[in-house]
Amino acid sequence: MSIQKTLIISYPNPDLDGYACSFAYAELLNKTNKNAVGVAFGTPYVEVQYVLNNFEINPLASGEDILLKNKNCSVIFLDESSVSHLPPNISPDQVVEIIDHHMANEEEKFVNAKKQIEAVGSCATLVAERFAQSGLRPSREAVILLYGAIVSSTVNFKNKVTTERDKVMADWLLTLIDLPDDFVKNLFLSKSAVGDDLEQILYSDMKVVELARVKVCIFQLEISGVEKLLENRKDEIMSILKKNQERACF
Ligand SMILES: [Mn+2]
Repeated sequence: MSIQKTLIISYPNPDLDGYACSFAYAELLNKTNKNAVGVAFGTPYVEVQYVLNNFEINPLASGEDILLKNKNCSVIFLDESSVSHLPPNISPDQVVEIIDHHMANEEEKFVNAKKQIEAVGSCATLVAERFAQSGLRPSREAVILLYGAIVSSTVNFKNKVTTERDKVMADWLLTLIDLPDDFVKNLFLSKSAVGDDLEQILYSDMKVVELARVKVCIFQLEISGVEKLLENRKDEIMSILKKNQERACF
């Protein structure tokens, strides 16, 4: 075992793709005797909670807690390669490796990192490929998370970012375990179950971009039945956006 611990991270409040990659890549590195620990910052997205709870998977350690004891450690950054998406208190110089599928990125700012950035539908596809190439078998937990991430990121292979590589890896993962027939349906339902936590869900996937010196906040909600939500809760959504606008002092 190498002495130095490497943190395997994605962005704060990760979705299933970022979370699955952190979980599975840490596992792969551990299986090859590297001292890596997968962590999650903030509050993982609702679909992550669904998969963890339903398949009795132990959650990743809290990134904030582990970072306190491992300041300035090496970091592997997954499913992102922009500096603004790094968790607080981690500098781009600490990042030694990046695996990502976002072609709009700031990879040049990570000067110490070796990088694999390829346009596939899900970063989990790239991590699954690493497992497949290694000849090592991922755990049941890693398989469920990686498969769920590919399905979720590609909207069950329907959205235009989907590639053949995503399908090949999803099929390979399915050969390793038996999943319930309603896995995909329930995964998407879990994303659509918006209750009292509407504001929290909106903020968990908020991005700020600057367009012609104007800051624009983009909230994203991936659900089925969006018309119904807008019909029932439009006022609530507008008041959340208004509150955000006031807070940001535009
Ligand atoms: Mn992703």
